[in-house]
Amino acid sequence: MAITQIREKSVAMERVDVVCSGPKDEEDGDGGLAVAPAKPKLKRPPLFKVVLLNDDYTPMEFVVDILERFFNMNREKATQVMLAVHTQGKGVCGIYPRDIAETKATHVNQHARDSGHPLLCEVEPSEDEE
Ligand code: TYC
Repeated sequence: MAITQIREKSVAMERVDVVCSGPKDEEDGDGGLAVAPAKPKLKRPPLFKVVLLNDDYTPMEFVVDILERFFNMNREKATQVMLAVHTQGKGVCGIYPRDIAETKATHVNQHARDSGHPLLCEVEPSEDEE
Protein backbone atom coordinates (compact mmCIF):
# COMPACT_ATOMS: atom_id res chain seq x y z
CA MET A 1 0.00 0.00 0.00
CA ALA A 2 1.28 3.47 -0.83
CA ILE A 3 2.49 5.57 2.08
CA THR A 4 0.94 9.00 1.99
CA GLN A 5 2.35 11.95 3.84
CA ILE A 6 -0.62 13.70 5.34
CA ARG A 7 0.70 16.37 7.66
CA GLU A 8 3.43 17.50 10.02
CA LYS A 9 3.14 17.37 13.78
CA SER A 10 5.26 18.65 16.65
CA VAL A 11 6.26 16.12 19.29
CA ALA A 12 8.39 17.15 22.24
CA MET A 13 9.93 20.15 20.40
CA GLU A 14 11.09 17.99 17.48
CA ARG A 15 9.59 18.48 14.04
CA VAL A 16 8.45 15.17 12.57
CA ASP A 17 6.96 14.04 9.29
CA VAL A 18 3.80 12.06 9.87
CA VAL A 19 3.01 9.35 7.36
CA CYS A 20 0.09 6.97 6.98
CA SER A 21 1.52 3.46 7.16
CA GLY A 22 -1.33 1.05 6.77
CA PRO A 23 -4.95 0.19 7.39
CA LYS A 24 -6.68 1.34 10.55
CA ASP A 25 -6.80 -2.20 12.04
CA GLU A 26 -2.98 -2.33 12.35
CA GLU A 27 -3.16 -0.20 15.49
CA ASP A 28 0.22 0.32 17.14
CA GLY A 29 -0.60 3.08 19.58
CA ASP A 30 -0.09 5.79 16.97
CA GLY A 31 -3.55 5.52 15.50
CA GLY A 32 -2.16 3.91 12.32
CA LEU A 33 0.48 6.62 11.97
CA ALA A 34 4.20 5.97 11.87
CA VAL A 35 6.35 8.95 12.85
CA ALA A 36 9.87 9.62 11.66
CA PRO A 37 12.16 12.56 12.51
CA ALA A 38 12.18 15.16 9.72
CA LYS A 39 15.53 15.73 7.99
CA PRO A 40 17.16 18.86 9.44
CA LYS A 41 17.00 21.58 6.77
CA LEU A 42 20.31 23.31 7.47
CA LYS A 43 22.05 25.35 4.81
CA ARG A 44 25.47 26.96 4.95
CA PRO A 45 25.24 30.77 4.76
CA PRO A 46 26.34 32.42 1.49
CA LEU A 47 29.94 33.60 1.74
CA PHE A 48 31.53 36.95 0.87
CA LYS A 49 35.11 37.98 0.15
CA VAL A 50 36.64 40.89 2.01
CA VAL A 51 38.89 42.56 -0.57
CA LEU A 52 41.63 45.14 -0.08
CA LEU A 53 42.28 47.62 -2.93
CA ASN A 54 45.67 49.07 -3.78
CA ASP A 55 46.35 52.79 -3.76
CA ASP A 56 49.48 54.91 -4.12
CA TYR A 57 49.47 56.55 -0.70
CA THR A 58 48.70 54.13 2.15
CA PRO A 59 52.01 52.99 3.72
CA MET A 60 52.85 49.32 3.30
CA GLU A 61 53.44 48.98 7.03
CA PHE A 62 49.93 50.29 7.76
CA VAL A 63 48.39 47.66 5.45
CA VAL A 64 50.43 44.88 7.10
CA ASP A 65 49.20 46.08 10.49
CA ILE A 66 45.57 46.03 9.24
CA LEU A 67 45.92 42.44 8.04
CA GLU A 68 47.40 41.37 11.39
CA ARG A 69 44.81 43.24 13.45
CA PHE A 70 41.56 42.59 11.59
CA PHE A 71 42.30 39.33 9.80
CA ASN A 72 44.47 37.56 12.39
CA MET A 73 47.38 37.02 10.00
CA ASN A 74 50.93 36.63 11.20
CA ARG A 75 53.50 39.13 9.94
CA GLU A 76 54.77 36.88 7.17
CA LYS A 77 51.31 36.13 5.75
CA ALA A 78 50.23 39.78 6.13
CA THR A 79 53.32 40.92 4.21
CA GLN A 80 52.61 38.41 1.41
CA VAL A 81 48.99 39.56 1.07
CA MET A 82 49.94 43.25 1.21
CA LEU A 83 52.54 42.73 -1.58
CA ALA A 84 50.00 40.77 -3.65
CA VAL A 85 47.55 43.70 -3.37
CA HIS A 86 50.35 46.18 -4.13
CA THR A 87 51.38 44.37 -7.32
CA GLN A 88 48.03 43.01 -8.53
CA GLY A 89 45.70 45.87 -7.60
CA LYS A 90 43.54 43.97 -5.16
CA GLY A 91 43.51 40.89 -2.98
CA VAL A 92 41.34 38.80 -0.69
CA CYS A 93 41.89 39.17 3.07
CA GLY A 94 39.29 36.61 4.13
CA ILE A 95 35.95 34.95 3.32
CA TYR A 96 33.00 35.19 5.73
CA PRO A 97 29.21 35.22 6.03
CA ARG A 98 27.76 38.57 4.87
CA ASP A 99 27.42 40.33 8.25
CA ILE A 100 30.95 39.48 9.37
CA ALA A 101 32.42 40.49 5.99
CA GLU A 102 30.54 43.84 6.03
CA THR A 103 31.58 44.55 9.63
CA LYS A 104 35.26 43.80 8.93
CA ALA A 105 35.28 46.03 5.83
CA THR A 106 33.57 48.86 7.74
CA HIS A 107 36.08 48.62 10.61
CA VAL A 108 39.06 48.57 8.23
CA ASN A 109 37.76 51.61 6.30
CA GLN A 110 37.01 53.51 9.52
CA HIS A 111 40.47 52.78 10.93
CA ALA A 112 42.09 53.88 7.65
CA ARG A 113 40.09 57.13 7.61
CA ASP A 114 40.85 57.82 11.30
CA SER A 115 44.54 57.38 10.46
CA GLY A 116 44.37 59.67 7.43
CA HIS A 117 44.93 56.98 4.78
CA PRO A 118 42.84 56.39 1.62
CA LEU A 119 42.95 52.57 1.90
CA LEU A 120 39.73 50.94 0.63
CA CYS A 121 38.25 47.64 1.73
CA GLU A 122 35.25 46.15 -0.11
CA VAL A 123 32.97 43.12 0.11
CA GLU A 124 32.07 40.96 -2.89
CA PRO A 125 30.15 37.69 -3.27
CA SER A 126 32.36 34.61 -3.16
CA GLU A 127 32.72 32.64 -6.49
CA ASP A 128 30.15 29.92 -5.85
CA GLU A 129 27.58 32.40 -4.54
CA GLU A 130 27.30 34.54 -7.70
N1 TYC B 1 50.76 50.74 -2.88
C1 TYC B 1 51.02 51.18 -1.52
C2 TYC B 1 52.38 51.80 -1.45
O1 TYC B 1 53.18 51.68 -2.38
C3 TYC B 1 50.93 50.01 -0.54
C4 TYC B 1 49.57 49.43 -0.45
C5 TYC B 1 49.42 48.05 -0.42
C6 TYC B 1 48.43 50.22 -0.35
C7 TYC B 1 48.17 47.47 -0.33
C8 TYC B 1 47.17 49.67 -0.23
O2 TYC B 1 45.79 47.70 -0.10
C9 TYC B 1 47.04 48.29 -0.22
N2 TYC B 1 52.68 52.49 -0.34
